[in-house]
Amino acid sequence: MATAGVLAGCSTETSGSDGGDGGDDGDGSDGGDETAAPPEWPSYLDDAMGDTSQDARGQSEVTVAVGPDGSLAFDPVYLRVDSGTTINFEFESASHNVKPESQPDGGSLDGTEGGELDVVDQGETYSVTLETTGIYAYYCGPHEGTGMKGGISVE
Ligand SMILES: [Cu+2]
Repeated sequence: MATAGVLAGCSTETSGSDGGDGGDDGDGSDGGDETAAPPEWPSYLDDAMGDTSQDARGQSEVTVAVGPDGSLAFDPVYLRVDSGTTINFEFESASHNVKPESQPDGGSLDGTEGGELDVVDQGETYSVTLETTGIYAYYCGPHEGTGMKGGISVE
């Protein structure tokens, strides 16, 4: 019977919540969010076109629209995902591609095939699964100069 006392005092391994019986905040979020700080995006993205952002942590797959509505932008520009998430770049207009600017060592963001100015057809999708945590920055070759850039924080 001695073990009963041990169990009663031993809450889960997620720190921070004391006396967690009853759960006064049961709003679907699994209380153990350890990454409260936003990503530190590189200055390379300071002149990115648009400021859309999405926190897709907890999802296994997420879509980034490339040139939606004829814009010279990615949507979302700023994206947060968990390690192992598949990113689907959907080319919604012509004359774009995806090229890596910077990524962590071992990062697998290879970008679309061809050189800087080889573009992807409208309607195609470039998919990549990012396992290595860190900050990724990428751009569209033909439109880098006008700020067609984006960032992904793999956490
Ligand atoms: Cu472009």
